[in-house]
Amino acid sequence: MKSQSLEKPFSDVELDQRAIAILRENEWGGYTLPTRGLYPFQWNWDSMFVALGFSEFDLERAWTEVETLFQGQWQNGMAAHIVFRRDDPSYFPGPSIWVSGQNPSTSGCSQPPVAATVVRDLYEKDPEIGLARLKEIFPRLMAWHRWFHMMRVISGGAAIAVTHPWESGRDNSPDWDRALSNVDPSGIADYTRKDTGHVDPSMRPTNEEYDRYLKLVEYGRETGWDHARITREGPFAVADPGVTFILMRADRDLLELAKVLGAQDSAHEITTWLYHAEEAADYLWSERLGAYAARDLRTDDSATGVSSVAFLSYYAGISIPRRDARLQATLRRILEVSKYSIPSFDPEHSRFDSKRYWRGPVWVIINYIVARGLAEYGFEREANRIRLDTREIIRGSGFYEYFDPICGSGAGGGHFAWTAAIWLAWASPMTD
Ligand code: 9WN
Repeated sequence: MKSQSLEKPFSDVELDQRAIAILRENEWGGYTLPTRGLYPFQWNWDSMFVALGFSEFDLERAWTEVETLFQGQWQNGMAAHIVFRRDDPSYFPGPSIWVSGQNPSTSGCSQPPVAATVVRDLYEKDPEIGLARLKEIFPRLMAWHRWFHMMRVISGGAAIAVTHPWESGRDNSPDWDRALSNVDPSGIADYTRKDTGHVDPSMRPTNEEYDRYLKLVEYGRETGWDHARITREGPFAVADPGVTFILMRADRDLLELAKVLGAQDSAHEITTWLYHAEEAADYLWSERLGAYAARDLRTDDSATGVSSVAFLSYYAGISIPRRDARLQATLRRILEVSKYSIPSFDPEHSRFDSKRYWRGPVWVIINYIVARGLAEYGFEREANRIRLDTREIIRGSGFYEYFDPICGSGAGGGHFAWTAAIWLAWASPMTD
């Protein structure tokens, strides 16, 4: 699929209608595909943003999206990054490569845990509809958060490790380059990529990266998906500001939900997780970059450039005055050099690539959570800039998977569910 702009400009009302139509067209029973063809299953954080979109016009359906995601929860608490349920020849690697041993079949890692935050939003939209559903889902959220705090934290701070770039949701970010170069891909089984049949290869990860992604799947499978061992001994473990800050925020929202339910033991347990929040932020802070940055847990090396998730500290409830002045300066610099915010990687860094997936393009889901945190801490001007940029790129290019921050053109898959959802829940003038 080629990058393209909308042939004729649509009115905002037409865009609202198209966004609803895209969510409906990607529905597959009780769950929603990110987009047909390229991603033919249920993805974890996609579904949660999609639930937010549905909640604008069908709150019951929004709850169902959350409930179907947790059909893929493991006994050990992990909510999987993909719930397959069936195979589909248009995607690789499918269930026969992951061999999760789960029913329904899933992948073997997780994804950024936005669910508790979304569940709180859904509940607060209508507590009467939400209460019974919240009671059912709450223990599942607890088990998943516990899994992160137990299985993905090792020495080096309470920051959360990702053990596969796919677990971060930011697959080919330069954040992983160094750690990934230490993964030896030799001996992997032959395979054929499917993604590059759907999308221009210059907008996707390279073959060298895919070899390593596959090597990490093979390693995990060989351990029988022993998550503690994978984090402790596996070939790849990087502390991720994205997952760490998203989980921190989700912990705070889960705590509020525990209070709604009068679940005192759970509230106590969540408080012990949050007790380590600043320690995790300390570990991720890079004085050199003036930003929070990914950090390799095997070597202690920090990433060499600034990713958009660095600015999720506000969303996470972390504000440390002596750092914030520098973080704000870094944000202002990046906003100044970007026509459309927020580039997923620093446009002034040599590894920036405006079209290649997580190495530069704008992702509207990240815009939404970063801006939400900034607004909560009173940075209205920056939050507003990010929101209006999101509106402009969707108006100009339509509902693409991601967008070029220099020219605003759409890239990756089209008819994309989370882009439609973010339009409905946040970027459309309807939400003003
Ligand atoms: C692997 C579905 C997913 C998103 C991720 C995004 C991309 C998958 C892929 O698509 O990753 O999980 O095959 O490229 O990076 O954030 O959840 O939209």
